[in-house]
Amino acid sequence: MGYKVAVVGATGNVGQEMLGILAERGFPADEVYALASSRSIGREVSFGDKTLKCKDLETFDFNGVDFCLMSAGSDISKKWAEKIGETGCIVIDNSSFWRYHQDVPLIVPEVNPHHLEEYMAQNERMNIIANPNCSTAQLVVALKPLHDHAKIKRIVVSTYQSVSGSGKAAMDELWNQTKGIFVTDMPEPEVYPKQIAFNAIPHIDVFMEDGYTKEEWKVLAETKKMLDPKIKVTCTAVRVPVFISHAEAVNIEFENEITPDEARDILREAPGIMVVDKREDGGYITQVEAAGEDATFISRIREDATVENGLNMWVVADNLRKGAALNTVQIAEAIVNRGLLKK
Ligand code: 11C
Repeated sequence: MGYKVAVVGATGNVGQEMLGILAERGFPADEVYALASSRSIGREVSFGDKTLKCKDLETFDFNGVDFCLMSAGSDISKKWAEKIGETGCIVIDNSSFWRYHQDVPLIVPEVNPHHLEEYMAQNERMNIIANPNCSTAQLVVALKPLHDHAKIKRIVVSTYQSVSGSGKAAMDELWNQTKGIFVTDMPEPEVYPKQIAFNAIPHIDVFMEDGYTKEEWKVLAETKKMLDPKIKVTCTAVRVPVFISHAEAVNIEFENEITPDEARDILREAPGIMVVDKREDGGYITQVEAAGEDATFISRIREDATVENGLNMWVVADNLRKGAALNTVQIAEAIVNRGLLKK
């Protein structure tokens, strides 16, 4: 017997990717429900070669549903996740609301499946599992095998994040401003505080008291929660005029010796990673090439000779897939494949 799966936020960028990925990977579901807010009731969304009509989250009965994949923003997750979890349904939440809660595990299956196993073994649990922020997900996939080998002391991350991380309206803003510069009048920025077309904005999410942005803080807090609280992390997060995929320049300082060749070999064997690292024109991956792909791509692996045991690398992944929808589905798959859900 297959599983019953509900997708909350089914009309959004990530919700639509979730439905696509469930169908593509043949997730063992008997029933899939597309749920959305009342204004989208009846709207059709694609699920493989079928279409599903959106149902109202407010009136949906979760009893008997095994998994709820949620991507409808923090307010919806705050209001609904606990209530849905109480019915016995496992909520895998893509918002930031539950991520830092001490009783909610934050999971990337390639990185900390042991946290998932420990959580599912508990008798008393909220039935909420959090999915990390997109920029952290791809980062920890890349760091985990290197940390296991040579123990990471400190990382410096600079992100180059696509506009799809801010949703559909931001994708429209980039498109309209790009057209506006050449063809029509330049529209005023609405989603972003400054022009995004042909520009880069060093500001993602709200500012915090220490001058960092919340996006930069998330990279730090989530890396520590999933990988190792002892790793020192600092980050500058930048929005760039790219539609899909986030890129990151990552500087790593290790406790132990590791050469670029060793790092390349380790990463080649690691789950979820594709190394594309030829030291020649075009011998690396760019954001446009990673869009629509499942892998986290790693290029430009080289020594940082300014510190002892230092490496630099370039990490790129589709933020809507590994950064959100794919990782959410992979968590559900890990629960199913490891037999962690008693039906
Ligand atoms: C962005 N990383 O690119 C954000 C989007 O905490 O899940 C995802 C925000 C989050 O704007």
